[in-house]
Amino acid sequence: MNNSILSQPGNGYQAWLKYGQVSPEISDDQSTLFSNIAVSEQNDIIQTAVTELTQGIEDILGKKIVISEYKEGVPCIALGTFGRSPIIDEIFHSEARSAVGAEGYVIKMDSSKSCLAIGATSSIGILYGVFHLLRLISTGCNMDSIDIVENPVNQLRMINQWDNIDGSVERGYAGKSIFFSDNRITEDLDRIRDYARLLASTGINAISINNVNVHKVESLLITPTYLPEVTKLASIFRLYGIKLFLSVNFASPLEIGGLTTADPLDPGVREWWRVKSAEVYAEIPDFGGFLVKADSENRPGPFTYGRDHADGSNMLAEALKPFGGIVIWRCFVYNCKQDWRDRTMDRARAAYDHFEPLDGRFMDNVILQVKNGPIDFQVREPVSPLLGAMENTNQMIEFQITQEYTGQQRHVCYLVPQWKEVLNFETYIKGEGSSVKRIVDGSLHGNQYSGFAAVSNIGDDANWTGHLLAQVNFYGYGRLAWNPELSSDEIAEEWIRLTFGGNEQLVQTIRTILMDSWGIYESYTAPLGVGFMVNPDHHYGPNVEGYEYSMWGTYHFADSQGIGVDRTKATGTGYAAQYIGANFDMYESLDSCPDELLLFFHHVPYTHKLHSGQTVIQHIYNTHFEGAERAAQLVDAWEHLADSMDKQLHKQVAVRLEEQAEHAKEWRDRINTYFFRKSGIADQGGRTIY
Ligand code: GCW
Repeated sequence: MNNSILSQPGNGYQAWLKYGQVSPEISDDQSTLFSNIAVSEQNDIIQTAVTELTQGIEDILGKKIVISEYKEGVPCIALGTFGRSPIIDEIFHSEARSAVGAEGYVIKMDSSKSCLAIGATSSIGILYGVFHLLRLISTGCNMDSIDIVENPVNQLRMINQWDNIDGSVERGYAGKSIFFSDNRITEDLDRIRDYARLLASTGINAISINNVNVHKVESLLITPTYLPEVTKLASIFRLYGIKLFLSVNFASPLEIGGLTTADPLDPGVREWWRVKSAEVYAEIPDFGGFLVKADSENRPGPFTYGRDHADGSNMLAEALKPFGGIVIWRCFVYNCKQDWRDRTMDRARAAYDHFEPLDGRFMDNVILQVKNGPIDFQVREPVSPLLGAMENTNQMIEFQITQEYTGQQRHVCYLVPQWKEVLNFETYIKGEGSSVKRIVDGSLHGNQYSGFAAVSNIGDDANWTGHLLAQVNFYGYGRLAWNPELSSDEIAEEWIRLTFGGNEQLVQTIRTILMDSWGIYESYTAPLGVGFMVNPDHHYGPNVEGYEYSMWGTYHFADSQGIGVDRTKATGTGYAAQYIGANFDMYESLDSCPDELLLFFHHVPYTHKLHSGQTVIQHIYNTHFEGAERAAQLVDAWEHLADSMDKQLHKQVAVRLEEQAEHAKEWRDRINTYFFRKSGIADQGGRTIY
């Protein structure tokens, strides 16, 4: 809330921290209680918590708050960590305290003491508790009998920026970078602080600030050229309990270090990384570590030297180990120069084939970061079979908040339902109960490190995300990383109330729009899990053969008879065999493969009957006509909200929904026409196809 030019009402800058638009029903007693904040500890994070609480309550209640030490008989909100604040220890007995982990907190109304208390083990827990309390007050919750214990389910809750130092953002759809421009680190630290607030308010505790594609200039971020400025950023994130990470270039010793090799087993190279790590930690003692994309899409890596990914990541892990740092090593490794004529090669297999055999060889401060699906953040993909397949290796999941393949923040697509499907997926890795969320939270294999990462969707647009409704994905990601049991509905509703206020009709309408949006987007884009069909490079808009004869390994093999990729063990690429037991059976067999993934696993004639009873071709026509229609209905639904929210906010979304509706027709007509011409089969409904 520091950036005065940006924080105009109506531009969306304050996002879900725009307190004061609902007037919660607060009793006189509560109002007195909310007039005083009692706190007896002092450190930077506690200071942040007190500032947030004070500002928040002042905005909500429109009155001044007094901050002081606790005084008996004076109603207050008391904040404190266990063992350091007598009133907190009095309210929370040892049993309550023992339920709170490192980043958790308790909130309780103690009427006998006229005190609403937030207690935690550490300062960051207090800050999380403050954001929770503000959320409750501003969504109109009753505080009378409040008694909450919260702990994050996942240890690492991370955001990956794909920001380049020239100010561009790879796959960014909301303006330029807030971190960099013209090869410099930003001086607008207010905006960084506002970003840190948003992140911490949803529970995010780690961020890597530069793109995983690390080019020459970005390689210098770990050197004295940029370290002093990086240190300033780290100091801001620290106030909000967020650890800073950097993406590094595997070939740095060669490209910026003056060595003749980047071979991970070369003693000179190992020494180079040790020295660099020590330099970074000398400036940033709580630095998180390195994020690495190696041997992927033309980035350098250990393969150049005949080494494998365990060799590569362990070298960096060894350098970071003395400082408590970690290496986050991405598994997005595949051949991006494949021959489209060769139908035996399958990009979907690549991550598993490369990494699974290395299980047990990674140091304990290496975490493998695995994309949620085997290909690349498509609107529909199966869950990556690599998740959980390495019992003796730390893993975390990678989602993509930025909507590269899901409408690029010009279309609305609420992604939490998709992520929840992934998290709830039963892998059977250790028998029933081996869901992805239990792999990711580290409980299934008892990992030392684990968690969530996701590619950010923000830029320097006033509303952060371009499409105002895309803020829900940013918010929802953090909430889900904190607690994967929250439902998509719950998260959507929370976000709507915080962003737009509590008008019931408004809440219901926006909730329906969000909850329907993924299905709508899927229905007018690539059908039945086949993926892609987008324009090359920028990936926006329909192009059925955009990638069909390319080297990227993303094909649909449509001809006059049928479509789909045979990934079965029996007759195809064998990818299906990377799944275990019932999952293998389900995907391998045409009879049991779920409709929505049919073309991911099987090549079938257009006349193949789905479980839905439709043929594949008729399904394509139906969903595309319906999808475009439903996109048009979103415009009408939104129109009805014109009088129940800020005019500018309303307009922002209205414009994008209109664009979406138009663009959905383009998708519909391109896809339908393509398949009509290929198959020669008419639409049973006799609708217009060109
Ligand atoms: O999907 C691809 C994107 C690239 C991205 C890559 C990755 C950062 O199109 O832009 O590069 O994924 O995840 O590394």
